[in-house]
Amino acid sequence: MAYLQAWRELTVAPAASTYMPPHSPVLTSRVAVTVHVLDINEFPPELAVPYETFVCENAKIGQVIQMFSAKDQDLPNAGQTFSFKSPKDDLKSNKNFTIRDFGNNTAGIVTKRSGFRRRAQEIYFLPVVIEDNGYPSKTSTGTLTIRVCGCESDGSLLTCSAEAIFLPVGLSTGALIAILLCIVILL
Ligand SMILES: [Ca+2]
Repeated sequence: MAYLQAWRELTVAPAASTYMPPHSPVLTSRVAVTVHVLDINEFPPELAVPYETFVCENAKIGQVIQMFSAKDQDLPNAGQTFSFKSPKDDLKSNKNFTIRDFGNNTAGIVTKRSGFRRRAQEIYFLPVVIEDNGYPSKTSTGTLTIRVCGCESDGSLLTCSAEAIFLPVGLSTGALIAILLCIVILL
């Protein structure tokens, strides 16, 4: 169980509950009160960045194709630990990829088969359940994007689909054509 502990010194002025005659001497007292602040875990962890990676067509079974980690808006950042796993349904049904938790706040995407082909499927989405060690613990599900690419025998990237390589994330071919048309019209 990890939580933030903070110690504060407060001045307490209790309200007088008894009648005090006018011109009576003012009585004050200072009392040090220790307040134990327990930071409740408010935010679920999330993927450290939006991971978009690739798997080579010549990738082998059991290959770690991408390492990833998580972040959390709760404090303390340094003391938090995260665990990673596939959702239950995906663990059984997914024949392509799985998640391996390395136990050090990082995990990897691991191939469960070989023979990936762009012609068969260009892109895969892999869900991952991330859990923090806060109190109470929180979980969230992120999505990792994996494109199938052609690679050299040493695993270096050779070719992906044109959209995967040359277009920024989120910019579709249609949007790009529209932008180009606007430029042409303006010229
Ligand atoms: Ca959290």
